[in-house]
Amino acid sequence: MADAEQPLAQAPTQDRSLDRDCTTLSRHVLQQLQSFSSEAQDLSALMTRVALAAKLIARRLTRAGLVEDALGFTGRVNVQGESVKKMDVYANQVFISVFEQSGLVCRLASEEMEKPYYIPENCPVGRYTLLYDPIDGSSNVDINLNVGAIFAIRRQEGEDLDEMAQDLLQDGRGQIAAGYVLFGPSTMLVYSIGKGVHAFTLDPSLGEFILSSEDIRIPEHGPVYSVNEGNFWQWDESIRDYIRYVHRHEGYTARYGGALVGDFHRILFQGGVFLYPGTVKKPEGKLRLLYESAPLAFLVEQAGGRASTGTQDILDVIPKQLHDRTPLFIGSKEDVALVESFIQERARDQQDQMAAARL
Ligand code: P6P
Repeated sequence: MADAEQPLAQAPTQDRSLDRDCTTLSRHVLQQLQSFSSEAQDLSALMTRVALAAKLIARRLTRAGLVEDALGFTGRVNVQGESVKKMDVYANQVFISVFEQSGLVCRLASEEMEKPYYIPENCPVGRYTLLYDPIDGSSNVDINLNVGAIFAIRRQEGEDLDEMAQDLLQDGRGQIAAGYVLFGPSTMLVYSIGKGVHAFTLDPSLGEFILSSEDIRIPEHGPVYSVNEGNFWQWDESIRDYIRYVHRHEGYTARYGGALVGDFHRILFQGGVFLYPGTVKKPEGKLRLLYESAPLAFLVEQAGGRASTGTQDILDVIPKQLHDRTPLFIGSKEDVALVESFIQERARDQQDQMAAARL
């Protein structure tokens, strides 16, 4: 057949994996916002900076066992009263270095710093605040188990920066973006800007975070309950009642990695509930509101789940101090509601007993 009569070669189906590889974090943010406004550009740039910090920390973690002085403790104690690890200090400094010259933020508030770090006058100052836990679960670092970083972004309200950061003491519904980085077998960045929850996986060969899961929805119910049962006798009786319930009923399985981000990530994808209740000694629990519980609460609500203190939605809690803690019950709607039902039942019983005692 003459060439002219050759059937046209079938146009190759669009190479979807190539399109996916082109869906970088910055492009995805702009797609989500369907806008190129200055705020959209800011958010895209902020997320790109978070991604850069994540890559720098991932690189350090990957080689930590080989790099002198990367592991172990610094010998100092942070504002939380916890021993500071060298990786905590390194990761905290990474976020400062990445954002200091960005022109995007006016300050950084971190678990590792008693007061926020205000961008120096010789650096361009932006109109956002980054709140973050640079390495969450650092007890896992020295044994090469997964750790995470958690972040939230808030818009700077007003012109005057409150040196005491009182203006940061607001409920979680003022967060404009939040997410976490999971440093695991692969490094994943999971984020939301209020338009669903999306996961990106770092492709080391590209040095880019590539979209791997879009519009993640947490199951209404899941089999996993994640809690440190070593604290069993420290908890309120209502929490012990819940644990007895899941012990006695089919269909539940315990998973606890000792690092919030990894434990939460499992529940986001498989369903269930993560619990960090208050104890007799620490009624407010261990986890910090502004840069651990509130960012994850923002995410989980965007994914169709819930986050509660046991009596109040996490996103409605207003902190009194920058480093305030709250009890945390977070995950699938049905599973968080089940935990709350035990708390409510115990509260009713106590009220009835008090009423009976008054008769
Ligand atoms: P525990 C890590 O130190 C952390 O802040 C969270 O990442 C984790 O969920 C929790 O503490 C673990 O605390 O008391 O079970 O060791």
